[in-house]
Amino acid sequence: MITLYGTPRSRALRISWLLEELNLEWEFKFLNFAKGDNRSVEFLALNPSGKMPVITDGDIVLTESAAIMQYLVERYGGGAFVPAAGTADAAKHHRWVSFIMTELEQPLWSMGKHKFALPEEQRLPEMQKVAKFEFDRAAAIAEQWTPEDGFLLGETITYSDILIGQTLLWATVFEQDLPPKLTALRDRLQHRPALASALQKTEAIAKAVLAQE
Ligand SMILES: N[C@@H](CCC(=O)N[C@@H](CS)C(=O)NCC(=O)O)C(=O)O
Repeated sequence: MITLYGTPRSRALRISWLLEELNLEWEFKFLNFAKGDNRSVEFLALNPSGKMPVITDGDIVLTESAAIMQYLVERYGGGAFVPAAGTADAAKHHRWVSFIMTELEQPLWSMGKHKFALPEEQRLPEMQKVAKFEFDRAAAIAEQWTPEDGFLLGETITYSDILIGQTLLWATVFEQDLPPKLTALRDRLQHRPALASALQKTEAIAKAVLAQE
């Protein structure tokens, strides 16, 4: 059984969403950050940085959301959600995953870190402006590469779509403006039933745990 550790609307969402797209059986372990669950001895043994998402699958313990997605599709996708290795589409997919993780997501994370995630004495209010500048610049490049219809690589969905979909939802929560093709892509992706079922499952578990504490 695959176990996902995290909170419902964090980077763990890209994993729960993919797990639902793949129709896998999985369980969710909600981490209550307010209670310090991510600093517990048990969790630090899985990820010494105390960060989520983490998955366990048998003997495998894996951190880093993009690596987890690649693992899941390779192991359980049966050829779906990732292009065949060594093809032009695979090259493009690698480019998208790197770009989303290092260019598009990072400024959003800078906003989050300097608003709530870092210890208060480390937060710099002026980082909001810098991060917005960086996000807009990355979004403009992504816009150039994004097709008018379908998914990032054409008619077939890959996990880069889930990765960018969750990142664009995050941008929306952070009140960032998106260019038109990215807005349309976000809207097409956010209606996928697998996203709704991932949120329903993880939020119900989080609610039940919080009600007991
Ligand atoms: N590169 C990591 C980043 C993981 C990460 O920073 N997760 C955040 C939540 S979305 C976290 O756990 N933050 C807690 C902390 O920074 O202590 C990944 O993609 O999985």
